[in-house]
Amino acid sequence: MVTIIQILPRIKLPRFSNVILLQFYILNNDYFPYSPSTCLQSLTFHIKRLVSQVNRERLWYSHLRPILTERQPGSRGSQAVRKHIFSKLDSLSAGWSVEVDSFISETPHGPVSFSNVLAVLDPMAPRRLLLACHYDSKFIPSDPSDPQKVFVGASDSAVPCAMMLELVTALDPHLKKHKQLVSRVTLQLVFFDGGEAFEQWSQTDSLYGSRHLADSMSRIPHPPGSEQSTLLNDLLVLLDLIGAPDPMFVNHFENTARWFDRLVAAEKRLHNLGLLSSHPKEQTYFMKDINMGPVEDDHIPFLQRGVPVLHIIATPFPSFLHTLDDTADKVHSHTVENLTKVLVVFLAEYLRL
Ligand code: 1BN
Ligand code: ZN
Repeated sequence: MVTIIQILPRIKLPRFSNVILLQFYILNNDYFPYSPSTCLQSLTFHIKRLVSQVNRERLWYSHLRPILTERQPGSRGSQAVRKHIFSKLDSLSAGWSVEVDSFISETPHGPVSFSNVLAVLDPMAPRRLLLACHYDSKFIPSDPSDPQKVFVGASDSAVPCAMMLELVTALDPHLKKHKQLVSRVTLQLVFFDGGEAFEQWSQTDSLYGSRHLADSMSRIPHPPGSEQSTLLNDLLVLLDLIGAPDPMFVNHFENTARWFDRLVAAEKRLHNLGLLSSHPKEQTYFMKDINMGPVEDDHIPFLQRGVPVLHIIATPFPSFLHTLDDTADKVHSHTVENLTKVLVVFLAEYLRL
């Protein structure tokens, strides 16, 4: 017993497993040397440290600004955004394996070349949490009276792409350690191409990249040699239509309600710790107990293959959806920063960073 007491204080406490330590204490408090308040204090310290790494300026100027351009599939803008994503991921120390999944598909505008961008932290980990958004912009003709004004799809979905880059930048040292620990679950980023319809949204004119990727991932046995499981094995978190002030996010799926509840709890906790800015109420973004059916988006091909989905999309949709007014000046940078912090807590909990 004496030996145990001497060894236990060396356990590194500030990790999310403290939630489990806390539960363990409650059940076994005769034997466990840490008080619940010690666990809570170190958990709070850990959360503060994690979210303090989210940088609003970096998100805006370094990650978002280069994406605010026309980026239709197969265009030069699309290629430039892919280069931007590669260079940001390449600058990180965690060591991302980045791949481009390119293919040609028939569209109402003829055959078009599409390229999904995939980045995985540990390609050999048996389970993958997919964090995704689409990076293409919709084909919307300019107004002849203002031909300089082009559709940049700030909320749809330049901001979600920038948030993903900021998330992995803020968490870089933790993701590096996580990878070195050879954990069972790893993180995969997916930047879908061709989320948008060229003409009228339909089953064949929309979701080009996600249909292609879900099909190929569902055919790859994973871990290699496995007969039952594929690369589609954990949870898909899809971000879309994010950036406008006062957004509302509701849960779309019963089977992932417990993960949605983690978002609700994270928002509440960050608010109570005073870590959110321009966030007057205890909980405002993630709304429990409001039922809404699924919204068509890049998760559909995954959902059809049985993948659990968390669809983080602002509803009602922004009033400027698919108009030339979906621009940076409509984006509320504090809201984007706050949502990125909520997702930092979510990822840290899910991956046990
Ligand atoms: C997908 C791409 N979405 C917007 N751009 C989501 C969506 C689909 C929103 C259908 C409204 C209707
Ligand atoms: Zn769109």
